[in-house]
Amino acid sequence: MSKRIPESELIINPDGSIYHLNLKPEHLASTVIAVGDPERVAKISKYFDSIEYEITKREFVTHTGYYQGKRITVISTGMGTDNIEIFMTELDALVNVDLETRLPKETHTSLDIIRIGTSGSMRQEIPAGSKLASAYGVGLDTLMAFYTTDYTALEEKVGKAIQESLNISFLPYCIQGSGRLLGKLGEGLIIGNTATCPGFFGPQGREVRLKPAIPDIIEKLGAINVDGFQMTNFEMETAGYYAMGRLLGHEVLSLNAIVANRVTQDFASNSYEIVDELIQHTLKKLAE
Ligand code: R1P
Ligand code: URA
Repeated sequence: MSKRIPESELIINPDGSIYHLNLKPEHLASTVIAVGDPERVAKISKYFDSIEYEITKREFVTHTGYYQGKRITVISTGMGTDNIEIFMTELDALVNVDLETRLPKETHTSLDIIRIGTSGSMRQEIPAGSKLASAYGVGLDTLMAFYTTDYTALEEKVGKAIQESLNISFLPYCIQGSGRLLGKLGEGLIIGNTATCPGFFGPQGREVRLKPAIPDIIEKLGAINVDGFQMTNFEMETAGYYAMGRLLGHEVLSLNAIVANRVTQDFASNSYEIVDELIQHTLKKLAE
């Protein structure tokens, strides 16, 4: 018999919507596109045939509608894996918890969740302007100190190699994304492995007024090669998505518009166009 989830542990708003996302189950499609920037939601839904539902709470802007007959929900998450932990847990509860009885449902529903985000390249040969799909996410944050999951031998080896190379006290986590979604959406994109950092500046080796504790993090991460596994780019959410997707039983893929090359120090002046190309690519493939 499943245990009733108390009011304090899963908060439901007075109108029956889930606390942070402000959504009810009927507002959510089984295919979800997630973006960091709230303004990017309308840049995707402008391609929809129709929008049936729109709501905003905090950084979570949601548009649900139809693209070439396919029902899709687009939601913004803001920045960082801490938001992704909230986002994925509440998204999952919308389909896998009966919000009235507060009991987990007997039958599991798996969502397809696709992140469309921006990212920086850590490899000279992946220039600004590229589009990349993440086979794996590598978390340089501590999210997975608070959840337990099984890792493959390769994933474990990568986490340990990074810990050793960066000489950090916590263990980074490496998690594979959805192979099925990679097969469906990855065509024509660079396939890479994405390092997810708990910050944009110091944790990605950027120096503005503060000197990062690991100033050569780009070189160090770029030099890691575990049985052919190498990292390609930096951002701030992918590993959190992949970890929560594995834990909760959802298929997740992260797609990245590479807007900066951190080795050559180039920035793509047409970054909005690259993001738009990635949006159109994703919608087209989802509708096929
Ligand atoms: C930092 O500028 C933000 O951009 C990237 C990072 O992951 C971080 O969220 O993604 P988005 O463009 O999706 O926000
Ligand atoms: N987002 C990041 O997190 N890093 C970059 O370099 C570019 C976008």
